[in-house]
Amino acid sequence: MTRTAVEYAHHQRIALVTIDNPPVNAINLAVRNRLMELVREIDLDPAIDAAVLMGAGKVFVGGADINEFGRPVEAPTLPEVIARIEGARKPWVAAVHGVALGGGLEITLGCRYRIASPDAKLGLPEVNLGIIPGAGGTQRLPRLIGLAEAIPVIAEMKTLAAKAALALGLVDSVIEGDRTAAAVAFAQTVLAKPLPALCIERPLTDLPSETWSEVGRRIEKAAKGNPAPHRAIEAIRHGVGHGIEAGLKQERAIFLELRGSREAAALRHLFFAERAAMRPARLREIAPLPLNRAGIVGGGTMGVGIAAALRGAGLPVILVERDAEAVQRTGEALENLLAARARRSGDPATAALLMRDVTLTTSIDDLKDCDLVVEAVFEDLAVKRDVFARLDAGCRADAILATNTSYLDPRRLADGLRDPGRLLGIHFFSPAHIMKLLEIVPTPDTRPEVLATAFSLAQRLGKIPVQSGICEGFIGNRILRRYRGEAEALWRSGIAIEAIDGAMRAFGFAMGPFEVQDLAGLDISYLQREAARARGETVPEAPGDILVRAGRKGQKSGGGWYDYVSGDRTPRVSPETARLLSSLLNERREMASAEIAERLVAAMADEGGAIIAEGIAAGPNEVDLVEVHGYGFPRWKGGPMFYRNQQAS
Ligand code: T1G
Ligand code: NAD
Repeated sequence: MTRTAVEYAHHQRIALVTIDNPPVNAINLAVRNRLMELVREIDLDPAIDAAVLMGAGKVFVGGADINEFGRPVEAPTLPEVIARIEGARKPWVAAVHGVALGGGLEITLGCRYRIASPDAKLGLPEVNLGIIPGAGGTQRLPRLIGLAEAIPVIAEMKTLAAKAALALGLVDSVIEGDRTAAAVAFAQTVLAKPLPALCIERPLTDLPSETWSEVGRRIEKAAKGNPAPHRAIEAIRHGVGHGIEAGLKQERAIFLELRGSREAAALRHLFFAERAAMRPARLREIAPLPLNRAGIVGGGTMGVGIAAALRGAGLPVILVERDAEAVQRTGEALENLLAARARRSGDPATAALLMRDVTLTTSIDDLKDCDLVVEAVFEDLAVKRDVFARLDAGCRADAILATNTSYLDPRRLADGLRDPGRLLGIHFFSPAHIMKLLEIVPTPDTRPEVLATAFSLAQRLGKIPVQSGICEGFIGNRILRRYRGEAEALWRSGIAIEAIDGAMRAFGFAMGPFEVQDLAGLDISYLQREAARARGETVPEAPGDILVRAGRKGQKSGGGWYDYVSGDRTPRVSPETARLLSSLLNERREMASAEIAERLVAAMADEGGAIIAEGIAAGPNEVDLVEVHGYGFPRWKGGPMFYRNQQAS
């Protein structure tokens, strides 16, 4: 039997309507057409009293089909399908399992009843795609659960688990056991009862104006340059002020406007690029190795963050430090980090739980049962080579050895191993438990299953893996160097650093290039330059050298490019910096903020193009993912490669 987009079966006078469009039952044109037919058929079928709407496979419905968004809208639209279900003579019950997201949640709001399996999650994540719910979500949800509860779902990406949805009245029952049997039984019981009011028939109580103001402030802070959350609020408020019909009309108009926007195109680009990166086609046939126990060598800034990330993914961790004092320091740092994160998540108890499976030691022999060991010691080749020699001797022969190096060539670490095939770079970004980017850097000897395991680890950590070839700085730090070089060139030509930083903030970065250097510390790159000079390399004098030698290391020393008042991270233009660097500067000149941003983003894209041409990155998607997930490139602009393409079209 050929699979249709929607299956339909009779069961004890209840119609079972199953949306079957793998992998997530996205509602596309075929599904919409079939549902329109089935509502009519069921209404006319004397053997049917009610209908249950379900999803085949892992989830109920993952949303409208995002693949359709780049094309003109085709009728019947989802709003039309929902309106037809809403107007059906016989009641429809939506039985949700897995997820009901976007249009998947909206279609349930057209049903008389919603029931959910315990694992169900319901949400309206459209703003994450630069759009707003376009099939009634901004109007029906507030009428079902109230404005205060609906706003975070519609405009702030809040997802509701089954129990929370039940408590809010979004679902009428949480069903256990066999979903079909429970759904049929539920449908049969409600037949004897008066039908509940449809969402669109329910009253809506407005919020006090100060609450709307607070919502606006909250959204402003979170949305940054993405217009969609604000527009979602606009749609909600239009319905509050003008009634459901006007609200639905306004919502649809805003949805269609945003659907064709540059921001939505950029966010869709990232949505698909992220998924393609997590499961690269070339690795899909290779089984990853088992990953049940992880080791880390080096419990400094990165080692602590990596330990927290691994624990967050449920992996027991053994962390090796140099001596008892360092072990003590690392333990305290990790406890503090886990406690802070547990407090933010609202569940302080998890910190102790996560610490339970952390072993801190000074002996590398304690790593003998680990499946994977990540080295995160000083950025020094000799120190790292010594660590890997000891790991090579002390770890299992099939254990994967990974280096977190930022700049060193992993081949220089693999070449001393009995089995170089088990080593690769897994480059975490600081803070390692928060930043989603992982640069995966195999050597020519890295075995495919070792590489596949690194990608599987990334997925388990909820991170975005991007494979990088071997060059100075891999993908991200190489582009960063070019970006900073271009910014410095603009500064030397007379453009003030505060104009450059301000331009990049206006473009959508959280901070500009000079502010970031002050945050990270000017001494790190200064020490790298000094080490290179000590190796006999010719490294030109940099402004950072002058600043660091004058004790200006950045925020950590109260001043760098900018001055800082203790306890206040606000950058202040520094007369001292101007005096120290006056010899490097041409006379002041102005440049428009947009031109500054275009210049710097173009430099990033140029370097990205060179990286692709050299085969270091597989393509533009990889460069965009590195910049968005590793360096704060604004998501709603898609990354330097996408942005340049969009500007050119
Ligand atoms: N449309 C098309 N394809 C989709 C899709 C969607 N909505 N969601 C996922 N996919 C593809 C994805 O590209 C990947 O493809 C595969 O499914 C597995 O995805 C009118 C307008 C549902 C929680 O934003 O959050 O409804 O790589 O790896 O980890 O108001 O996918 O295999 O070729 O993520 O199990 C709103 C987006 C749409 C939800 C499953 N909905 N999806 O997670 O699998 S707009 C969303 C997700 C909308 C209405 C508006 C997740 C998931 P491939 P995956 P997963
Ligand atoms: P760090 O100086 O904060 O920590 C290094 C730790 O390694 C120290 O605690 C030190 O005691 C320990 N150590 C040194 N030799 C050791 C040994 N033989 N055995 C056990 N422990 C030993 O450095 P970091 O910032 O955490 O960086 C670690 C690595 O990660 C470096 O290669 C760095 O390039 C890379 N990295 C750093 C960042 C960052 O932003 N800091 C980002 C990505 C990658």
